Amino acid sequence: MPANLTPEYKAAEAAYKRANEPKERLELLRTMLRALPKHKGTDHLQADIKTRIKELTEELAGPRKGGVRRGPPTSFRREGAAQLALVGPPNSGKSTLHARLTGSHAQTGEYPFTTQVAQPGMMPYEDVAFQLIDLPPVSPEHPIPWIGNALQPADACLLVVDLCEAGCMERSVAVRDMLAKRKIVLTAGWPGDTSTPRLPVDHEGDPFTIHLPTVLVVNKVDQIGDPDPEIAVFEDLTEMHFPTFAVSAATGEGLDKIGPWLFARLGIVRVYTKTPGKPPDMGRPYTIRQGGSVHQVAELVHRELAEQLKFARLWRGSTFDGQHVGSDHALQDGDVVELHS
Ligand SMILES: Nc1nc2c(ncn2[C@@H]2O[C@H](COP(=O)(O)OP(=O)(O)OP(=O)(O)O)[C@@H](O)[C@H]2O)c(=O)[nH]1
Ligand SMILES: [Mg+2]
Repeated sequence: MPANLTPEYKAAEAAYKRANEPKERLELLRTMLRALPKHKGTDHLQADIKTRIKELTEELAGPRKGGVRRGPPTSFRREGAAQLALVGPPNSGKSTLHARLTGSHAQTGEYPFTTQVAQPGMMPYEDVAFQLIDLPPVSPEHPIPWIGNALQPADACLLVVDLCEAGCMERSVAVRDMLAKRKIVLTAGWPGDTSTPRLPVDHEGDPFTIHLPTVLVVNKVDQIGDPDPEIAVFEDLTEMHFPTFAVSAATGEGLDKIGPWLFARLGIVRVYTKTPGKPPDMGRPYTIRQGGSVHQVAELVHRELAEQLKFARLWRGSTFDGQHVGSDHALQDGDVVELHS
């Protein structure tokens, strides 16, 4: 039966997909439930929305009655140019990578299940930074009930594997399948990658399924002679074909390629702002995504500024030298704008 979703519902659903804050997501879920036409065709959707509302309400309520201790935070507000989650089977080196890339003191160990909580950190790249989230391993032996929630704000994930580990393939497939059950679908397509078609936005589809761009990080290559044949076998047997990096978190080998690759594939655009009569602030760019507009930058500066934005002046290499552009104007990496309200 067609769901016949109303424009109000669709608007709330679109906003929910963009929302980052748990509180805002909860509000939007309630709006979705209110606006959802109630009939047989929407039974599943109703149930899904109610489940999400229950989960989020519990999370936001903090410590439970009866003295059951609630753990540390499981999801983090997106910071920097993008949020990237480290996922993978136990002991693959996620925390070692996190420590190396962000300078964190993430606990590492020779034994599996060292990491129990989510931990954020910032990985610098040129004049921006990516937020990297270390996570406990995803494994059937110890399923993490909050893994779906932890991945909600993520823009992409690094699937970290150790090809020398016995059972690496089964464990990696298990990671993919466990996440898929939580409606997190690991995908090979990245926003800034023109060779893989982008997934169509399906408004009548399931709003809770997240397609997470994924890169396979083959770690511990210091222990493998030539990783290429091993990677080919892994891809063949697991039928997972993600863009791949061979690295060693221990020696640092291959790690320098990750930053520029992420920057390009996430389609990150740095925009520098200036105030009239002053030189641009080249220290701290705002970041938007490819195709993003002047309006989006204004929103990052201040919501009110975005609402009252009249025009911007744009500087871009030899093509723009302070000309007026409208708020819909698409910006490019390195643009300088002066916002006028
Ligand atoms: N040789 C080698 N060992 C590594 C490398 N990266 C991590 N290790 C070792 O692998 C073991 C596991 O590392 P962790 O970083 O704790 O792995 P993890 O994936 O966070 O483990 P869990 O939190 O249990 O899922 C530790 O003994 C690390 O020292 C690497 O690149 N090369
Ligand atoms: Mg760990």
